[in-house]
Amino acid sequence: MALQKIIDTAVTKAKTALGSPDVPDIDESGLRVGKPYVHAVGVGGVAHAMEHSLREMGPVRTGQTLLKLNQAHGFDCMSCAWADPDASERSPFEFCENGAKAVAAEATRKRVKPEFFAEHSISELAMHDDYWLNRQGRLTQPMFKDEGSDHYVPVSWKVAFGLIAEQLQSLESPDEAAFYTSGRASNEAAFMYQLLVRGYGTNNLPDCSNMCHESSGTALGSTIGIGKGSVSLRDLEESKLVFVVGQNPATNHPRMLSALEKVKQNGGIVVGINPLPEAGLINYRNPQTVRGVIGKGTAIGDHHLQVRLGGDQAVFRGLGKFLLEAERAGRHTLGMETVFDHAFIERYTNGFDSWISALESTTWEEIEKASGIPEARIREMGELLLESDRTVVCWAMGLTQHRHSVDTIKEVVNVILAQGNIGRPGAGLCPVRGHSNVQGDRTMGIFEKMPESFHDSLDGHFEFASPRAHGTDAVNTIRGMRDGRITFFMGLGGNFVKAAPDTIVTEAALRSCEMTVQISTKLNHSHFAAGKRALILPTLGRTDLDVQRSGPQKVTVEDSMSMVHSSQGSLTPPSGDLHSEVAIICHLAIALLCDENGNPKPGTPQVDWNAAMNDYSVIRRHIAEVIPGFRDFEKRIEEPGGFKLPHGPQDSRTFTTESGKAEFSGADLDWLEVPAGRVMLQTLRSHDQFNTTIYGQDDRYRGIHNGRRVVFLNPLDCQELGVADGDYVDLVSEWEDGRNRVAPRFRVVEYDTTKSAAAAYYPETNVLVPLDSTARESGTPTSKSVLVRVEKSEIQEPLTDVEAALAAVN
Ligand SMILES: Nc1nc2c(c(=O)[nH]1)N[C@H]1C(S)=C(S)[C@@H](COP(=O)(O)OP(=O)(O)OC[C@H]3O[C@@H](n4cnc5c(=O)[nH]c(N)nc54)[C@H](O)[C@@H]3O)O[C@H]1N2
Ligand SMILES: Nc1nc2c(c(=O)[nH]1)N[C@H]1C(S)=C(S)[C@@H](COP(=O)(O)OP(=O)(O)OC[C@H]3O[C@@H](n4cnc5c(=O)[nH]c(N)nc54)[C@H](O)[C@@H]3O)O[C@H]1N2
Ligand SMILES: [Mo]
Repeated sequence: MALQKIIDTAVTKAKTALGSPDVPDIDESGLRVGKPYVHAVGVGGVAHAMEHSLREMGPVRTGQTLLKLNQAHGFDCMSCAWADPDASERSPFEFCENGAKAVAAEATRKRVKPEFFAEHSISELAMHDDYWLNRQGRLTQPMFKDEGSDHYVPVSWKVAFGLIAEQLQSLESPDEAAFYTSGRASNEAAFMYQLLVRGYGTNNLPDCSNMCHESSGTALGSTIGIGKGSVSLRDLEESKLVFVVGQNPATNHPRMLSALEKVKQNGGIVVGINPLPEAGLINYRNPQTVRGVIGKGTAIGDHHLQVRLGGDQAVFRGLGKFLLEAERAGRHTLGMETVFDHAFIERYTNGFDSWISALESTTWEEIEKASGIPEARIREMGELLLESDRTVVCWAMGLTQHRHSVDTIKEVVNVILAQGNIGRPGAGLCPVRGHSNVQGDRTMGIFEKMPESFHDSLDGHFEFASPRAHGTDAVNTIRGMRDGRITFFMGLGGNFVKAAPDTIVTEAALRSCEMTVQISTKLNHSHFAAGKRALILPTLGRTDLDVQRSGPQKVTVEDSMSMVHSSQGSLTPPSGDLHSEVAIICHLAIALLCDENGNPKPGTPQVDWNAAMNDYSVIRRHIAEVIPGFRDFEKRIEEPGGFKLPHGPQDSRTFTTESGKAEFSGADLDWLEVPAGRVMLQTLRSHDQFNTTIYGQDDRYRGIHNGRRVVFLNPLDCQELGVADGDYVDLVSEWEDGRNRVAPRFRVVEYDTTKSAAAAYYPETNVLVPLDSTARESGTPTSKSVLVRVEKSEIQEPLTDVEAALAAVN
């Protein structure tokens, strides 16, 4: 079909099928609040995507990109880590609305040129919001800010690399530098980056995962021996019972809804556990099917447990307790003679008894109090467990960003292990990753504490001694900068200042650095939270054609289900002066770790950085030698859909924990108390953003239009707190050190969220997230549970843009 025809059809169908579910009431601020949707995606989504794409890219680039998105020889969508269907089952439009928005944001025709920086000072740019910054377009040239200056000026790549190398060489210890990675970096870039950083001499490799699924990695690593999910896309589709916990797939993983739709078509049951009734979990209109286009769509969610924030450990403890009682009553799981899979438990697990004692010593009263879910309702879900011989639990940030997240995820593991729901078809654990290659970056060694076996392999292959002392994670990097121990910060992608907690401290910490370096595709606030000297190094994105000496290059990524495949951009890069991430890293390594002939200095990794940069297959050969599971790497990425990395528990019920068995855990039950006069605030994503990149001002499914400074509150909380829908309120978080942090003037939206659980968007609310409030064991900021007061603002009007910008830094 000609592109124009596809677009026209999509838009017309959208107009007829979607309709508007409500007539929003207009308020004077421009912000409009209407009723939330009960369905998600559908052609409405495609129409929105097309509109956005055409505006940013024009019809030609729209065609060049969208039709290559997630195709076998195209590029991997950068919007999330959801897995692709088998190559034979892919639709020609294997993308979602939000993927299309991410592509449009990168493939935009707008450019930020040096004149832009001459015109706008850093202090002026810092006053603009993320929405404005994103709209300025792609970066085109390396820029440098000198000490004392308020402007970035153009700089040559050579000078830029020289400045960085000189700064790094001047540090007393390599541990005074930190090297952040955001999860969009390819395997090739990530592998060379960690090699550069370890070759330089530090393990200070914080990454976005520290703020994201670290709790999942920590919990799964210690219980099943590998920090990755154990299901394939087919497993999920063929499961009988799926729990979707702490996740908003309609916005953040829209293609997951197609898989859930298949679950429904196969007769399976979907249970949502969430304080919010999220649209996609109620009903889904699949844009790929006639039924989705003109029919009513598929009802996805069979049950919804409106849990308290942080109440999930209690829900799963309750499910476990139900199973134990059922076992003792002589009942059984479908296809077995008992409830528990004793053969599996005996052969493959450890610690079953400690879990049983935890179940016995936890009362139903505690479970109800902690979860906010009545015992009878949990029992009802327990009955579903008995009727299912193939259960999957999926989760995302609603589980990972609380102080007891690791124990919560271990509780999920307990329930899965008890019925043997791991390492067999249609069953397992499914942490749904965020950034498109965040899982691959970890596999490549982006981690402040890689296992010794990784270091041994790296050292052996590259003939050097990598540092073994653990490095700093995201939060410890901020502390290090704040306290003057870390004076150099480099970001391979991402937007650290806005993604991290405690914006005020993080911003000051970055500013206090001697040098900050951001490798970026587009403008963001981290460029203006600049160190004394600062560099912006513009780079190619996924959509761009990457040509090196040996010709056009491809890169590889690993999705949430351990599938590794290639990705190749095709668009002419936004400027002739851009380097790929791999090239930037290799050039820097040559400046820092090599002699004047480009040969690695003694004591540094013995690698030909030039050869790696000229031909990425050289990098893949190194990866294949160093990292298990990548044998025949180059050949296997030629297979359509790529290949799957080994996963012991999934493939053969092999658990490489210390005991060699999967571990049950019997942690104490924890939950979040909310004192009177306070609410617990979760900070989440709207439909029109990718993390800190704001594409638009709507959160369509939740009924929010043209504004982001809103706080969703349960009507009972409104009554108790003496505020009403439409009021402007200040959100005040109280810190252990006695200080308060304020996020002023959010419009109250009465909403169907659990009592005591409020919600507002990230990153505007990051100012409220205490730096020292982190999850036990994983160190992840507790961005889904910030205790706040809600106070009526003195001025009952929305903030101006400048006030909003100031609010984030003062
Ligand atoms: N379009 C788009 N796609 C994205 C992203 C994006 O910003 N935009 N971000 C990517 C990234 S990096 C990530 S990590 C993922 C994030 O994907 P999600 O985890 O879906 O993202 P959040 O918006 O943080 O939503 C958290 C969900 O958990 C619920 N929740 C909060 N607290 C609790 C709790 O205590 N218990 C339970 N049961 N539920 C809770 C919230 O109501 C919400 O539905 O998405 C990825 N994909
Ligand atoms: N309060 C609160 N805070 C949170 C969260 C939350 O739920 N609540 N979620 C956390 C989570 S899950 C995550 S993953 C982090 C996200 O943290 P980050 O990954 O640091 O943030 P992003 O917004 O994804 O980064 C966007 C920037 O990446 C750059 N970029 C985009 N594409 C490319 C590319 O191909 N190459 C390079 N080099 N740069 C590129 C662009 O310049 C863009 O401005 O935030 C965390 N922070
Ligand atoms: Mo994430």
